[in-house]
Amino acid sequence: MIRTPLCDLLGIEHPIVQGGMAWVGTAALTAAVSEAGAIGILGGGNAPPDWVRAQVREVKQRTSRPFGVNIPLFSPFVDDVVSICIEERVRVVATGAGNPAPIIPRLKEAGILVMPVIASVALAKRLERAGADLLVAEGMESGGHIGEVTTLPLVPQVVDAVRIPVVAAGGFADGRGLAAALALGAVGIQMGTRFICTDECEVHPNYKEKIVRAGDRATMTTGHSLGHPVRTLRNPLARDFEELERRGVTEQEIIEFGTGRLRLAAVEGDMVHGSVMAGQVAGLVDDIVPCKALVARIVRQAEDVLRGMPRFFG
Ligand code: TUI
Repeated sequence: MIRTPLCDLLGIEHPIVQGGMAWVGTAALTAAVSEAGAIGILGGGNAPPDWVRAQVREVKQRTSRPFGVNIPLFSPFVDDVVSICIEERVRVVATGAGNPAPIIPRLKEAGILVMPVIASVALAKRLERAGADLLVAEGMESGGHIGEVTTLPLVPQVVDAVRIPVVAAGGFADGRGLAAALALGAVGIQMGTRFICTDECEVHPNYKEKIVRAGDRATMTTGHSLGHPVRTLRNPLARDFEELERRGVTEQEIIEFGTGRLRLAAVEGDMVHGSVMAGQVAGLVDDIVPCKALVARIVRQAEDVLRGMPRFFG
C-alpha cells in the first residue's frame, strides 16, 4: 500500500485523482473511480446547474465514498455550482482555467476542501494564501486547457513554493509516473486521459479508440492567439483551427468556430469535426479497462518501482 497525506486528507485509499473533464467525466466515471479507492471528480464544464445537481445525486447513489466536483472558472454558472456543492455536501471542489480566489471563502465556510488546478508558481502561492487546501500542479503535457510549463520542472517548483500538499498532473498514466511524482515531492497524481479509456467512462467509443491508437506525437495545441492554449489529438478540426489562427481571423470568429466542438467529439463521436482533448500521455494508453483494475495496476506498479530503487545504491 502506498499511503500519502493525500489519502488522509481526502479519505481515500490510493493517492490518485481523476481529473475533472467536461462532457467526459460524468457521474458514472466519477463514482467508478471513487469505488476503486481513488477519487472521482465530476466534470462540471459549462453545464447548467440543474444538470450538475442531478449528476452529483447520481454519484451519491452509486457510491458512498468521497468524490469531488470540478468547476472551470469560465463557466457562466460558477456561483450556482458552488451553491450546489455546498448543499450536497461534496467533499472537494477542484477548479481550473482561472483564479478561484473569489469562491474560496464560501467553500471553506461550508467545510469543503478546495483543490485548485494551477499551472504556475505565482498562482500556487496566491491560492495558498487565499486558503486552498491542496493544489494540483498541471504541466502542459495535459489535455484540454493548459499552461506553459511542463510537469517535470513545474511540480518540484510548486512543491518548494508552498506548504500545502501538491498533486502532480500532466503526463501520468501508469505506476512509473506515480513513483516519479512522489520522487518530485508530490502527494499523488491526477490523471485525465488515462481514465477516459475505462469501461465506465461514458464518452463515445470513437474517442476512447482514438486515444488507444494514438502515438507519442499524436497531440497538438491550438488557441495560442486567444491566450488559451488547448491540447487535443491531431485531426482535421485542429488543423483548421491552426489555419484560422495563422490567417489571423478575429477572436470572435475563432470562438464561434470552436463552440460546441468538445461535445461533438465526446457525445457524437465525431473525430473529424470534434475537439478530441487528450494529453501527450495518450501514446502510453493502449487499453480500455475497468477503473478498479486500472487503479490496482497503477498502485502495484508504483510499489514495484519504488521497492526496486535500492538497487541503485552502491
Ligand atoms: O481547466 C483545465 N483544463 C480544461 S478546462 C476545459 S473546458 C474547455 N472547453 C472548451 C475549450 C477550452 C476549454 C478543458 N480543459 N485544466 C486546469 C488548468 N487550469 N490548466 C491550466 C489552468 C490555469 C491556467 C491559468 C489555471 C489558472 C490560470 O490562471 C489564470 C489567472 O487568472 O491567473
